[in-house]
Amino acid sequence: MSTRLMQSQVDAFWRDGAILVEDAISPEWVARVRQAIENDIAEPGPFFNNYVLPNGKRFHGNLRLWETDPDFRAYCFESPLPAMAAQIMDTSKVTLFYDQLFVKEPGADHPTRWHNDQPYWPVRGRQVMSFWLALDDVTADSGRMEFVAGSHDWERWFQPEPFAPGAADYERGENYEDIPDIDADRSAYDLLAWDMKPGDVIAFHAMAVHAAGGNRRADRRRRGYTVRYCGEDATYFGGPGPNAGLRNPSLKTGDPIESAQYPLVWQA
Ligand SMILES: O=C(O)CCC(=O)C(=O)O
Repeated sequence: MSTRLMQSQVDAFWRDGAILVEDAISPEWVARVRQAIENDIAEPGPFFNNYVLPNGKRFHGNLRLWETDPDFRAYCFESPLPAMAAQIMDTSKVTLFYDQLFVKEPGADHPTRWHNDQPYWPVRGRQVMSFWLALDDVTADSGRMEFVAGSHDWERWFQPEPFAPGAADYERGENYEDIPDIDADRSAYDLLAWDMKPGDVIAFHAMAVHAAGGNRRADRRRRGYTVRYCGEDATYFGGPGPNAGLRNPSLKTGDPIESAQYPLVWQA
C-alpha cells in the first residue's frame, strides 16, 4: 500500500484545510486499532472521559493513549501516518503531539461542536495537523466529520468550549474570539464532508474549523481515532487558553516541541 500522496492531494490539503485519503490504512492496522479501542473501553487509560449523554448512550473519549498502550503507540509511530505528515507539511522532522479517541456508540447522538483545534493546544506554528481514522462505515447519520473549506487560513483563534455536557470550562485565551454559529448560516460557508469506510483517513490542518454529527444510527458504532503531528516549525505555547491535560511542564513558550511527551517519530 502506497504511503505517498499525489501532489494534487497535498495541494488540496493546503487549499481546503482537509482532505479524504481513501484506503490510507491497511486492514491489519484497522484490526489492531479496533482491538486497542476495545482494550481501552474495558480498562481506560488515565485521560479517559466517559460522557454519558442525556439519552443514556455512551460517548467514550480518551487522549494520550499511546503513552500507556503499545498498539496505539505502534500505530502512531509505525503506520504510514508519520511519513504522510512529513509529505503534507514538507518538513524534515515529524513529532507526535498526541492521539485521541472518539467512540460514539449507537444512539450517542451528541454532535461534536464546531471548533478549530489549535486554540485547545499548547503549540504554535503552521505545521500542525491531524489524521482522523474511520474504524466503521461513517455516514451523515452516524457522526460524519464536516469542515469549513479554507478556514485554516482565516487566522482566527476560536475560544475552546467543552465538548460534552458537564465537562469543565476552559480559561479564556488571549485574542481568542467566540466561534460564529455556523449551523445557523450554513449556506454562507463552503462545507466539506465525506462518507468514509474503515481504513480511510481525513488529514486536516489544526486551524481548520470542523465539527462532527452525533451517531443517530441504532445499528452502527462510530469509532474515530485521531493522531496529531507537528513539523519542525512548531513551538511550545505556555500561555492561557489551551487544554491543561495537553500541557508539557518540561517546556516553556517558544521551545521546539520535541520532547519525551511529544516525541520524534519521523525524520528525513
Ligand atoms: O470524532 C469526533 O466527533 C470529533 C473529532 C475531532 O474533532 C478531532 O479529531 O479533532
